Amino acid sequence: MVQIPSDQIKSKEILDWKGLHLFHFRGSSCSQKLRIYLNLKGISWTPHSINLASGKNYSEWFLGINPKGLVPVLVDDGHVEIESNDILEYLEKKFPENSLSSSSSNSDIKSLLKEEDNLHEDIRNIAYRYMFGGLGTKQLKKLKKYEEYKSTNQELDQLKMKEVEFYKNFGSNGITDNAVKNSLYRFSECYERYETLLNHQKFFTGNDLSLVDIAWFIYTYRLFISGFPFDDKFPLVSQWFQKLYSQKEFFNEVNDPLLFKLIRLYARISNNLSGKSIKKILDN
Ligand SMILES: N[C@@H](CCC(=O)N[C@@H](CS)C(=O)NCC(=O)O)C(=O)O
Repeated sequence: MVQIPSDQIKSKEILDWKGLHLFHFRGSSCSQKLRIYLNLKGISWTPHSINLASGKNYSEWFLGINPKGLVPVLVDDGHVEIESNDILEYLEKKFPENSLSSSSSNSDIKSLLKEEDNLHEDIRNIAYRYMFGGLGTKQLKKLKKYEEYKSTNQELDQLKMKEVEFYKNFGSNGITDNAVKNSLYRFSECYERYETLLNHQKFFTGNDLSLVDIAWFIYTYRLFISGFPFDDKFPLVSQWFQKLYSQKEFFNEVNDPLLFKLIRLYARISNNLSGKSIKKILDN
């Protein structure tokens, strides 16, 4: 995916940082994915929290690192990587011990991670509708500043516009029933395939845990807490998920503070009351 060469980084001081640094946010799914990976590998790193809820990712300083305004971002001895799956692959190359990529070829893992990344807007649709209970609208002033920010990388500026479009749309229309339905359909298609594979292997790419499992764990967690009926529809995926969820390296990274649990309880109840639970939408 798109890389940011050092000469395009405007917040230059990070280029002098030594060791492994990660810009992340506690509740961000892509950050959770990386933290789980780092836990499992026992790699030490320096955290830099970017508060997405207060719009710190739209600050001039952070956009000077990632003009897309997204976390996670890895800085390794001044080398900058954006995109959670690229970061996973980068780290896996750098730290090959306790491999999390041995059960499949690198190119298969890459294409499965690409497939997972293509569903990012879909998990966002589910999260904004079933987890955040109407929260998450961006302040128009901040969104405008973000939209107008110009980096020296046109490709990244263009990709950023997709984000801007999502948040503008969300601000005006919320997440529509149709968007939820299409997103659930796309997830179900992938889960059908993984359910079949789990009949004769322990994990998504073979008998060993891999980067693909870590990536899909995050989506599955979000769908699970949003009421996706895994037990009924994909029982083997459900068992796979519970096995990972019971491990502290996974659980600790996704376990939200009580306030967020209450917000999503409210979101689920209000969707249920209006006959729009995920189960209902899937069954119709
Ligand atoms: N494809 C990117 C997606 C990154 C992304 O969308 N990150 C979200 C958090 S999971 C973010 O930073 N959102 C900004 C916001 O909420 O304003 C990746 O895998 O790293």
